[in-house]
Amino acid sequence: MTTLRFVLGDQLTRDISSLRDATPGEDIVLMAEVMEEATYVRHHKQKIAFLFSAMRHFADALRAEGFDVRYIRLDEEAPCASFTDALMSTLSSTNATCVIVTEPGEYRVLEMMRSWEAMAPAPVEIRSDDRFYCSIDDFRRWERGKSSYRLEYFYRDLRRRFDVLMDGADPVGGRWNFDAENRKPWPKKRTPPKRIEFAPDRITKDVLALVAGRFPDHFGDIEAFGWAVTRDDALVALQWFIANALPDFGDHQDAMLAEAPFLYHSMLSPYLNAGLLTAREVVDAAVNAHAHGAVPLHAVEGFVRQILGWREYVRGVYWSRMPEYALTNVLGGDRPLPWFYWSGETDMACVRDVVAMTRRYAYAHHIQRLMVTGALGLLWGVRPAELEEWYLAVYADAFEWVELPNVHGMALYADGGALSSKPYAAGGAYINRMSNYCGGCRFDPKKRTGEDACPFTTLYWDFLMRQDEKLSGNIRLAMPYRALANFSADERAAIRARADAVRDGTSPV
Ligand code: FAD
Ligand code: DLZ
Ligand code: SF4
Repeated sequence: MTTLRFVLGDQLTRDISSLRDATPGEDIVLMAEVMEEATYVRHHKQKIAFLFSAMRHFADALRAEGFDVRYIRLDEEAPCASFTDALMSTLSSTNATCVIVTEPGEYRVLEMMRSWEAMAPAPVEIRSDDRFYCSIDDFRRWERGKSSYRLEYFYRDLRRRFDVLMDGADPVGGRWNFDAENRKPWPKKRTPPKRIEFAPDRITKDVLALVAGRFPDHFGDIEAFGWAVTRDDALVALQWFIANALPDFGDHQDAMLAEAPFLYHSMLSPYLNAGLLTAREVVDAAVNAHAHGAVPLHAVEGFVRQILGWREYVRGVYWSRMPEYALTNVLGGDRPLPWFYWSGETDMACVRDVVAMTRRYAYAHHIQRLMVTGALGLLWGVRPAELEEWYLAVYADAFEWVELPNVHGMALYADGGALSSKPYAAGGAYINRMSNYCGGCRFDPKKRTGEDACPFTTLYWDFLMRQDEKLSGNIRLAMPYRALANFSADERAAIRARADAVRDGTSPV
């Protein structure tokens, strides 16, 4: 009996559930570069190249183990249109009697897989993806009966359950949360470490040429490609991060610096999401470094919270709420996404920098995503689906299970608060405090009105006025609403007029 095991581009680990019991010499492994996956959003060129190269390397590793790997390349004479196409054509050319897959990271693909059960000439087994600490069933059990569920309690439960940074029943250091020590502004005269880069090998060079030729009009530069594409190199990147950046990770977690997107961030998300690294080994490596005295507690706790906390939490929210989740629009965003998200042509120095870095590296760090391009989308009132498509396309780590809750929930508050107790709305003052962007900008972060007023600041006050009915009762927004109450009618009208002009393009941004 021959089993066909279909491995997707973000399932590149030998321990994926669809491969765990596979027998070399007996089972067939299918992997496919398909047009639909490359184009259902116009992914950044580096994202496609990263996944195709990592897939080709992974296929070679499986072949070296003795597997019969049917790898369909996009540059073949008859490339595959879709996953369904790849599966059906492979089934018709092999003697496979059953199909095994691991559930995907996107609801769209899960629906596709479910349709295979009726369509395929052999039974299809969809296995759960157990690369995460928390299964979807566990998350559903955890959220049951909670009127609002919050990251903090979920994270503490996982710390206890998996004995991460615990001292018996108590958190190491006596506190669960070291945010107060973290998140300092960037200190002047400090230079962040140069990121670790991996020179493209022959396989990556082939893929880079393929992507440049096939997807020339997709967003993004391909020249600065420096991602690891094998598990061995991803492990090197992990060790590099632990030694060179983790000790300072917490202190500068929320800082932003013009033309320096990496700072002390790990850049490990593409590897985690594609399967080259596991969440457990990354968390364990960080915790061990602390145990050996190499990393302060506040840094390691801040880092672990991102992976054991946020990453697991957003996945639970996604799978427990889809497909309805994507359709909510609690704040009624109805504006098209401004074109400068793609072109970078704006006078707003912060947005220009984040779009430029995103184009160059298919990367921006969390605060750039949340408080620059995310907050602007919120304040502008963009249609959630348009901003979501942008995020899904432009980052190398973007898969819907993690992108959607972060954009729809965290950045846009379109879900009404599953991820945060208030919208992450802020004016120019926040960006001015946490970055060096404003010094090089033609706008003034302190000004609310006038041609040189910072668009973030204008739009922030306009946002509070527009959303007054929905948000003024939120206790966490009491302070800004109190400040707003002191604005004169003329001041409010001037803010509204300037906000309309910014959005309509009659006042240049
Ligand atoms: P680090 O700062 O080094 O953090 C370590 C790890 O923690 C990351 O690699 C990531 O795996 C995890 N992590 C941190 N924050 C989050 C979070 N909020 N949700 C889930 N995991 C988290 N992350 C993605 O992996 N894919 C996305 O498509 C994505 N889209 C985002 C969109 C928006 C609007 C926002 C605000 C955040 C998004 N994030 C996304 C989360 C976060 O910004 C990225 O994981 C992080 O910037 C990746 O860079 P890093 O590896 O250097 O992270
Ligand atoms: C993102 C992506 C791209 C661009 N191309 C492929 C591909 O050709 N073949 C493949 O197996 N996977 C690809 N992926 C990742 C898939 O989109 C991802 O596996 C699904 O969205 C499920 O998470
Ligand atoms: Fe961004 Fe406003 Fe600062 Fe300019 S002044 S960099 S637009 S926050």
